[in-house]
Order: sequence, then C-alpha cells, then structure tokens
Amino acid sequence: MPNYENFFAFEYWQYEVIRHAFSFTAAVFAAALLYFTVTAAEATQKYRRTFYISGVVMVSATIELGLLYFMWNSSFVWDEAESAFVRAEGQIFANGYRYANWLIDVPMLLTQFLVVLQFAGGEFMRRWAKLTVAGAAMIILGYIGQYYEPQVAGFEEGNGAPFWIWGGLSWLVFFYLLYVANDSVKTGRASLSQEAGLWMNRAWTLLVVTWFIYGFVYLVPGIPGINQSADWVVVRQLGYTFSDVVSKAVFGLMLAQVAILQSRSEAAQRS
Ligand code: RET
Repeated sequence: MPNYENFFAFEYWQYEVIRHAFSFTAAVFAAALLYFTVTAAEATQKYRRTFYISGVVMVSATIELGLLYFMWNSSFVWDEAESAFVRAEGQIFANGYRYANWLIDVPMLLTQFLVVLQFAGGEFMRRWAKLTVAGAAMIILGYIGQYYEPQVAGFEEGNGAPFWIWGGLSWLVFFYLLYVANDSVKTGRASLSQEAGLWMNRAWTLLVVTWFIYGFVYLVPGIPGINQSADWVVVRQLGYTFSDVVSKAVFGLMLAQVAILQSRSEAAQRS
C-alpha cells in the first residue's frame, strides 16, 4: 500500500518542482538551526529552552527532508518514450517519513508553546500531557489512514473506507488538541507583556492555519476529480512544504521573539 504519489507519471516540471521543494525545505531548516543557535543568548536563561527546542526541531526536520529528497530522486526515472518521470523498478516513495518526523516535532512545538506561555510545575505537566498525547494520537491515526491512499484514490482494488475512518478520528483528536491549546493561550497570555502577547497571538494564528493545511493535504487522495491528477500531487507536496517551513521555522522565530521581548520586559522591571 504505497503512497498514491507512486502511481503517477510526472512531467519534467512537476517532478522538478517537488524535488526543489524538498531541497529548499531542508536548506531552510539547516539555516534556521544556525540562527536559533546564535540568537539564544538574546533571551534570559528562563526562556532559552525555546531556542534549544527549535534546534531539535530543525535537526530532525533537516534529516527528514533530506531523506525525502533522496527518496524522491531514486523512486522515479526519466522515460524517454513517455517523456515523463516514471516509477523506478523496485523503488518506493513514502510520506511516512513525514509522519515519523511529526511524531518528534509536534510534541516539541507544543512543549515550546507552553514554555513561552510561562506554564510551570503541575500546571505545565497537566497541559503538556494532554497536548502531547493528543498530538501523538493525531499523527499515529493519520499514519495508519494514509496507507489506504491507493484504495481511496482508485489505484488499487480494495476498500478505501479505512482512509476516512482513521483520518476522521485523527481530525477529531486534532480539534481536541486545538481546544486545549486555545485554552492555554488564553490563560498563559495574561502573564506576558503587551508586546510579547502580540507576537504570541501571531504565533497562535500561524499554528492554527498551518496545522489545518496538514489536515486538508491528507484528504487530497480521497477527493474525486483531483485525486487522479499529477498537478495535485505537486499542490499536495507544496502544501506540506509551506506548512513545514511556517509551522516549524517561522513559528519558532515568533516564539523566539516572544522570549526575547519578555526577557527584556522582565529585566526592565527588575532594574
Ligand atoms: C493528519 C491526518 C489527517 C487529519 C489531521 C492531520 C494533522 C496533521 C498535523 C500535523 C502537524 C505537523 C507539524 C509538524 C511540524 O513539524 C495527521 C495529517 C488533522 C496537524 C506541525
């Protein structure tokens, strides 16, 4: 049950755009890693953890996108007769690497979120447990569902219902996660300075928008009319690319901004 990408022949540009998207994303994360490393000192010790967590996210994502790049390279070969990139014998492209990466990054991003919102002690642990368990469950459910892409898209015989069932359960858990995260923003924001709170709002908006995109992108193989189109494979991979860059790197930068502003405002209050 390989991902539905494997069932297409790609025009030269379609293949190249996807390949470039992978290399672009890996490069962004490697560069952002350097940035988070050198700017960590701008925040006080209390907030430095958000920079370290961004570093962890950047390393894991650079490796994942690098692997996707190489896998994409080896999974398709140019066919002169068809004037297209077609599946290479014995090779498979798998989005499963993304899910494996999310399993690391989603708990990390949610932890980072609670750190910057200044939760500590029991309050931190309670919220952290709910968010990480929900985050992991959401991804594992979606991971199971994506194995049924070829059936739901009609490329292989069989029942596509599990794609909707596992995916639907994942969506439900996602809404629960948003509910807990929203409550955490509302409560935690009160402890931030006005300026830091403004950046926190922006980070929260980015999180909601980009995380929804992941959910929508999952659905593409199940939508009749577009699920047989290689153009939509490009759209889907670009959707992942956009959400990856924004939800990991730009989100991390915004939280870093909250941390720096909050460090300054606390220092000003002390003096
Ligand atoms: C799945 C399955 C279908 C339903 C939903 C999904 C949501 C995925 C999300 C992923 C977020 C990933 C992030 C990675 C950062 O490194 C699992 C695709 C709702 C929200 C933020």
